[in-house]
Amino acid sequence: MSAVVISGTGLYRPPHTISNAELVEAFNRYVDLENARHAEAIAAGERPALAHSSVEFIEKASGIKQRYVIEKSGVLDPARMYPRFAERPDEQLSLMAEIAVEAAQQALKQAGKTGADVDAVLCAAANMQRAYPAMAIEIQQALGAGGYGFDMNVACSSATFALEQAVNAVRAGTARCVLVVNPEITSAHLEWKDRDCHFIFGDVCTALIVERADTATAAETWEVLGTKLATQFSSNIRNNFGFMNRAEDGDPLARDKTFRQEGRKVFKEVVPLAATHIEQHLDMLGLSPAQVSRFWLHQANLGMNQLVIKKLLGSEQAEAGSEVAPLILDEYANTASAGSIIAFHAHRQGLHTDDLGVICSFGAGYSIGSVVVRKR
Ligand code: CO8
Repeated sequence: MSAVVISGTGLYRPPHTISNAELVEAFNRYVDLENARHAEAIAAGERPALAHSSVEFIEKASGIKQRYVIEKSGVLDPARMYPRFAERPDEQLSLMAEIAVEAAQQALKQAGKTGADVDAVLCAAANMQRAYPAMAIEIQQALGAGGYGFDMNVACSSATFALEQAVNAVRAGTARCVLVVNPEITSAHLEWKDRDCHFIFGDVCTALIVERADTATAAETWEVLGTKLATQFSSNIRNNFGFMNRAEDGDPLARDKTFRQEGRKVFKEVVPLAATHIEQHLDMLGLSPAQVSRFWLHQANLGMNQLVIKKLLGSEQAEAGSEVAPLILDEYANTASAGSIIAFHAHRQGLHTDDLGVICSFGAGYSIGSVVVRKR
């Protein structure tokens, strides 16, 4: 049986950045407007005043310095605080498909393939733009791919879970060349008016090509030695937006219809789960963390990655942000499922044949997915 490899990666990076300073300035203007609007109720003790955000807090608590967004003006408008996207006619390529096609074309080019070589498309992301038809099928058509396509959502772990499906499909012979895309338009489901989370997310799309080693022609390929997925139910990261909202006669703009989380609990509970998961996965393959040259970890929080990498390697040199555990969250913020794939895309140079790496995501669900790779 031929080995299965990742033979190409691609990254769509949106045109606009929002620095922490810009974000905080807009947020604080929103807070001042809201507090002025409710001044009487606040003075009467009927509602609490909203508090300002701060750049220092954001950088210290998360390590995030800026984020990319597809649309900036709506997010920074204190009378709006979410992006402005024009509705597109059914005949036009939808926005999620558009950014996925751009990332996919880069990945295909790197793999030395065209859309016609692809016979399965997995669109894996924390949110889909519509219920149906599947985004993956629209992307499949736009690329001129054959076979089949489907959407899947495991929040922050969508990409690693999709990688396992892709590897299994190639291994089983049900597909020859699988495209995995992760279009994350997080700006549309982040609550930019909530001080606790307004700084966390950014938009992006990543793409990966998975195929048999004996069909791969790319100069650089990464053999997938194994994948391991785990889930454990938790409501600590949750979004109740969905098709039942209308029938429930609730408020479609209520706070629970966008991203919310118990950040502290997530931090405490997910770090040990992730570190143990990676250790167990490596052990199943007869490997130890010390044999791994690079960890492309989920990019949610600098402190989380710091703890995961220390638990795994235990040494003083094992810093998140060093070569062994590259950081991209300072530039991109949390991009949901795309984070560990951006790290793999941007930081795999300098490794040699037979060097080992681990791609690992962790987040809502809870969900954890790890993929152990070896450079060929
Ligand atoms: N500015 C100033 N002060 C603030 C701010 C702010 N913006 N926000 C909070 N504070 C204050 C709080 O009020 C609190 O004050 P006090 O001590 O007086 O009560 C103090 O700062 C500390 O607050 P927290 O305890 O909330 O702060 P933490 O140190 O825990 O940091 C974090 C908050 C950064 C959110 C941190 O908890 C964290 O990163 N946790 C991990 C979360 C995580 O990884 N989540 C993953 C979610 S992503 C995922 O799974 C995908 C979901 C799908 C994508 C959705 C896209 C929209």
